[in-house]
Amino acid sequence: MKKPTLLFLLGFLSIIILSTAFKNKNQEGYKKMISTNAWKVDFIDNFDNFNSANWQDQRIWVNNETHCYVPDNEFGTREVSNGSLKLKVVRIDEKRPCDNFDKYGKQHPETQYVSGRIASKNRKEFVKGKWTARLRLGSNGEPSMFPAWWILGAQNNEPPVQEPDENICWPLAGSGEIDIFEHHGDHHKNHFTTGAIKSLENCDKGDWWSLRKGFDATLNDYHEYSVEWEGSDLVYRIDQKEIYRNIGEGDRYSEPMFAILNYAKITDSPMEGEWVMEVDWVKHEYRLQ
Ligand SMILES: [Ca+2]
Repeated sequence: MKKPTLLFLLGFLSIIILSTAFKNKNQEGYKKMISTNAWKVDFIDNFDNFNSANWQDQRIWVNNETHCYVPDNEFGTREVSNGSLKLKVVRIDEKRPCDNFDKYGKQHPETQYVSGRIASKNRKEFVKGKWTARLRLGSNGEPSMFPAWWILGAQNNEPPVQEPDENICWPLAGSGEIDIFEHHGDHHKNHFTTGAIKSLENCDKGDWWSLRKGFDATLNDYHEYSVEWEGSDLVYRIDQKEIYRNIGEGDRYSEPMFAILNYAKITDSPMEGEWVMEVDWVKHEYRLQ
């Protein structure tokens, strides 16, 4: 009985030693693969559900927009289903009071348009790296449409203010804005703009044009829209293809930034039914050194 037991024990030990060796080898291979891939994803939301660890509803009144942002998917304005987020402008039957305030404390008037806006503020904020979203519109080119995918400096002083350092006015450093995808339906169909807003170094003074450019795309099809800090440049891509670059501007946006997805209705033009921006996923990643 002793000999077989000893043999069995030796065999068993050999298996353990060999499997440990293989495991170490696999781990080394894995590490090597990561470093040669050069990117590490530190945030991805596939919208399998609405994850409040990543996002919060943002109720705010800007740009004289005519809709009211409502929270908690009221009226189906930020539906999450079948693995995607749907942010919507919805026309409801009657005007209703709106609890959105502008940055001076003025309350939004009653309106029959409601919409969804989410921000990763105080949830997922990152310095530089690369932000990407895969999204499409339900329709495009109708007057007043203004859906957007963008990032904002984490010290921005607009609602919700939740931490003491959120005290910097737009668009100063700490409250800078980069628009990755913005479609303005009053002017174009199948067209979007991308680029940074240049700070004119005073509160509320930003240049919307000199660092931005417009591009054609089939907005009703899914595309990946991204911005990457590449050295000191900001590089904008659609479906991984570079379309635009803010040369030397990247270091002006050295603060942590959070993501915003929203569907605004920006003018008084009437609309019927609903407008939808569907977002498959949002990701932040950074290049390994
Ligand atoms: Ca904060």
